[in-house]
Amino acid sequence: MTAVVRVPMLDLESLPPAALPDAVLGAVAYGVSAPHAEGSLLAVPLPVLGGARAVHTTWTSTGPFASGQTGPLFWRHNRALLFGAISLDERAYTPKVAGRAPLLEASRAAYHGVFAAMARAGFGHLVRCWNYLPRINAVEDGLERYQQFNVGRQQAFLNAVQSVQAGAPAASALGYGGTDVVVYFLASRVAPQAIENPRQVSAYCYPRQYGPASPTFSRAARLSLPDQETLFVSGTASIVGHDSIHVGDVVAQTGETLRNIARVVEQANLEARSAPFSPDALQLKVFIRHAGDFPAVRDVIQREWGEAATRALYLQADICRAELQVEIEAFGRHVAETGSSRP
Ligand code: 3EB
Repeated sequence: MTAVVRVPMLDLESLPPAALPDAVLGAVAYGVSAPHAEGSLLAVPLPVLGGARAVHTTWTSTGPFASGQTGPLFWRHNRALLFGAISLDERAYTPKVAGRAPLLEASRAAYHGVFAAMARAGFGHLVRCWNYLPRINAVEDGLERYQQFNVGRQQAFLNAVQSVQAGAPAASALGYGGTDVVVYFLASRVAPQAIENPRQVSAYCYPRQYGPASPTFSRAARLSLPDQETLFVSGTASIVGHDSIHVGDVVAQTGETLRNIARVVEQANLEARSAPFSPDALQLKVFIRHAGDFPAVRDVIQREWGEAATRALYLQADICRAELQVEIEAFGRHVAETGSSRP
């Protein structure tokens, strides 16, 4: 991708995929009423906080592109990058095995589709995944639904002979009130560099108390392409070690989350051979459980994160542990020609 731009979005829902500009690898609209994937346009129905009715993130890159549909998954790629999106109604997934929940089956099916599309187009490496799950914190069949997702996701990774530990992609996992499992992703032909956070136990090593299968993601992924270098920081929360901390205090959770992001960016810079990523130049996406917490969370980010705060995008979503009230992800990019650290 050569840029990520965020523009006010008024009628993207009615924009036919064929009308997407030539340089668009994929686009994701937030704030729309229902999920749908069509062409390389994906709609994610999380409410936008702070004014705009809807916004979209557009991943642009250099053509020529090939696009298509493999089963229910829409994909588009150029030489270096593959964007894909899939939205599956979990109600269509009746368990094949007693005790297997529909969400587990739908999550596995979604990732099966992701890996099938990657294999077909010749992209071996997942770089970054975004996951939106219906009613993520509800307990069904004796297991929290986020934990059901983790089982299905991990099974799909193992079936596709993809690493479920070191080298797993960066990711975010949020909840909302719909019925579709929504996944979108970026994959590459060259392997990204996975980065862990020294302040946090690797998610793929979380102990059994967080569920029968550990989450399959790395804290960050750095991808070097010929013309640019990108840093994807996973959804990050107020977790130190493996414990949720500052439970009940959204302001303190936000501060701790920012410290976690600062530390993983520092780690990415330590491990890199190229120019460091400046926290000020990152794009932040902030997920807040309770819309009423938006002003308090924004105040912390504006106070502690300088210039990047002016570009932050705020969405309302459920977080994957019931006691967590905020999750923040980040994206950074260097363009090789100029050495610029500005997205
Ligand atoms: C955490 O650190 C918070 O399951 O893909 C953050 C990012 C979280 C990604 C995922 C979960 C995921 O455990 C939750």
